[in-house]
Amino acid sequence: MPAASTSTPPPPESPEPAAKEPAAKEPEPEAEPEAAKEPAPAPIEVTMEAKSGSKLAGKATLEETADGVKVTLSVSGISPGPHGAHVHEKGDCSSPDGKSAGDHFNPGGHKHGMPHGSERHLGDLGNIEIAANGEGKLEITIAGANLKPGDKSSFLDRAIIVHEKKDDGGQPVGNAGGRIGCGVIKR
Ligand SMILES: [Cu+2]
Repeated sequence: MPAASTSTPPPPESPEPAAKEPAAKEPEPEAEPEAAKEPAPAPIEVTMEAKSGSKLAGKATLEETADGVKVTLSVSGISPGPHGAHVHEKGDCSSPDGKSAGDHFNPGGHKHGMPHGSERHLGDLGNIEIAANGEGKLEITIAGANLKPGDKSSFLDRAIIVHEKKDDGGQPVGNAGGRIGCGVIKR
C-alpha cells in the first residue's frame, strides 16, 4: 500500500462568485414584537330605529382607536337643532319608547356631563346637530371606552339613543327628553 500521499487534491476552485446578487430587496418591516397589543376589534355598524313615534332613520359606526372609541352617528328625519345622544347601558331597543335601553352607560359612577368634561358618564356623547333638512352627523371619540367583549368600559352590547331635545348637561341626565332613536351596539 503506497504511503499515504501527502498531496491532497487541490480544493476545487471556488465557484465564481455569482455574477451579481440581485439587488437587495427592501428590508421586510420588522415583525411586531411578540408582546404587541392584540389587534383592535373590527368596527361595528349600528342601525338606528325610530322610537316614540318619530321618523328618525340613521346609522352609527363605532371604531376602536388608540384614543378611545370613535363614534360616527348619522341620522335624518328629525327636527332641526341639537339632540342629546348617549350610549345607554343595555343593548335593548325593544320598547317603543326606547326605555328598554336603560340608563346612561356610566361604569364609573360619575355625574352626567358633556363629553370631554372631567365629570361625565362614559356614554355621554353630547349633542348631534340637525340641519334644517332634518339631517345631521356627530363624530366624536370617547376616551377610555372600548369595544371588547365583557369589558366594563366597553360599548359593546349597549345602545345608542338619540333624544327629542338638547342635552344641556344638567343633572341627572341632561334634560334631553324622550328617546326618538335607538340602535343596539352588537356584532
Ligand atoms: Cu340618553
